[in-house]
Amino acid sequence: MSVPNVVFVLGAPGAGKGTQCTRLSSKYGYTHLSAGDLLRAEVRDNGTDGALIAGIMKEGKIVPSSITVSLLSRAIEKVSGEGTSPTFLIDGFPRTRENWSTWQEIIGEKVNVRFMLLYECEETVCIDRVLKRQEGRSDDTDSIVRKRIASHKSSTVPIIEDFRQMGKLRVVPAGAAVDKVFEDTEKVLEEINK
Ligand code: UP5
Ligand code: MG
Repeated sequence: MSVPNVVFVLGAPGAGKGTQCTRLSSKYGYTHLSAGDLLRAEVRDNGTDGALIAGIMKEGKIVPSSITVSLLSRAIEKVSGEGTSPTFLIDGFPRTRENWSTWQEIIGEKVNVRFMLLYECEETVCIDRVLKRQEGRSDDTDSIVRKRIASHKSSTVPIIEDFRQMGKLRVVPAGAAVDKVFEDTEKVLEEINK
């Protein structure tokens, strides 16, 4: 069996990662794995690290790599075993350089990381979207959103820049309407079918 393709999907809180990944997976059959959703599920199900994860997310900080990577690794293996589509959209990861090095140690050559897709959106637009969201996420408050944005700038921008340096960054402007952002994303993703 061929090695699964992976596209990392990044962008500030509210940039539209989840919205676009949901649409892409329903149109193209890609498997959408949101690192944030996997962490929230651990909290909800009272997993071993649930309390630790909840405390970190409440501060808008970043969960230790070993936890996130093992959740992603398990999810990838589970889906791969089902014989589903070999393309994964990994939403909201890697968020730090250390996230990426841990991924390389634990998952490494088991998958083929094609590139990082970055949704670029103005901070004020992102904050506005998050605060208007009706999903009842406990981290969608004004003060926590600002902390999440701060973590994005200090910890995530450096790994995004590393991918740019490696020639593995594809940028999609995300301030436009959902349909327009989706069209622009489709153009970028044509690359993985080549
Ligand atoms: N919306 C979307 N696109 C729009 C558009 N083009 N025009 C108008 N509205 C648009 O969208 C947000 C809202 O905007 C929605 O209401 C949507 O309808 C609307 P969404 O698609 O949900 O944006 P997304 O980028 O997914 O925003 P999200 O808030 O999920 O991003 P975060 O990165 O903050 O959240 P995530 O779940 O990835 O992580 C949460 C926390 O988990 C982190 O803060 C961190 O503590 C922890 N975490 C880790 O520690 N490690 C990880 O690897 C991952 C997460
Ligand atoms: Mg999301």
